[in-house]
Amino acid sequence: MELKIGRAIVRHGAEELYEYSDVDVAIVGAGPSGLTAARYLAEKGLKVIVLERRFSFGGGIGPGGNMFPKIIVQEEALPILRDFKVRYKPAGDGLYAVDPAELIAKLAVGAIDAGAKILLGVHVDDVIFRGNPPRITGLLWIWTPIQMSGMHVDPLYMQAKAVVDATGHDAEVVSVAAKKVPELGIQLRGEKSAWSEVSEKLVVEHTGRVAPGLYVAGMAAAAVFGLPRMGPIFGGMLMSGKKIAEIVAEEIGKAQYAVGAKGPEIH
Ligand code: 48F
Repeated sequence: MELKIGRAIVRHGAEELYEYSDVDVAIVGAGPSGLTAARYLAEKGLKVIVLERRFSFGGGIGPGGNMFPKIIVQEEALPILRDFKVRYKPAGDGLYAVDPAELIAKLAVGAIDAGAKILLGVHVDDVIFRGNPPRITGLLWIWTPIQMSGMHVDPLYMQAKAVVDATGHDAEVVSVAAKKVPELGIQLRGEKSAWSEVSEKLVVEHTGRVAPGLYVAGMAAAAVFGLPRMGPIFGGMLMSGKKIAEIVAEEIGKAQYAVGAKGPEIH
């Protein structure tokens, strides 16, 4: 029996890693913006993977507001909550209270049921680039426990037509690209102190492409563009995830149209 269990895990696990070494969209971070983006992108028929460093999803949703078990979503984002069948209670002034555990579970179910793959325990530590001017064509990943051990182990590659940084406050993927591919000309401005109302709008506005092949969503957009933080209100994260899905799908669609149904060759 043990032999069969071990072999089944190795065979099916390896098959899946092989299959997902080449994707349309690699989303880094399974927080609210990453999971929302994954669902809407997968619904459009794209091959989508979410790479998450922890062995659980949800990012910053779980702790609610300073561990009080509620987060807030504003009226504009209610259509997204309805898409995911997440329940909400009016809290006055156009704000709604949502249970964090329900939001985490249903965002993940929405993404998975739409066809996105979520890979847990994976740390993304670098990008792949090609050409001059450069384009981001993929990323490098390593199992989180190896990364945490501090031992030098070479990571593996994943090729992607689009890489989305949904890593939250540190914008880890854009940071590494800015530092190690200076020709991209990316300057990280760093997140500012809290101004919830303004920040919720600006994060959605600044969600988009930061360099060819590299996109930013959620709080990572605040870190890149120097926007204020907002605290435990999450509508902007959901709207940012939906917006990046629309932008990426359109840009990948255009590229495919330009080179034929097979899609662009990335060398
Ligand atoms: O931080 P996170 O929830 O990002 P988000 O979608 O949402 C931000 C809010 O939760 C909250 C807020 C707004 O109300 O202020 O903070 O922008 O989720 C980011 C996820 O990315 C993972 C991390 O573990 C978390 O689950 N992550 C971060 N860096 C990496 C990563 C990395 N290098 N590789 C893989 N996963």
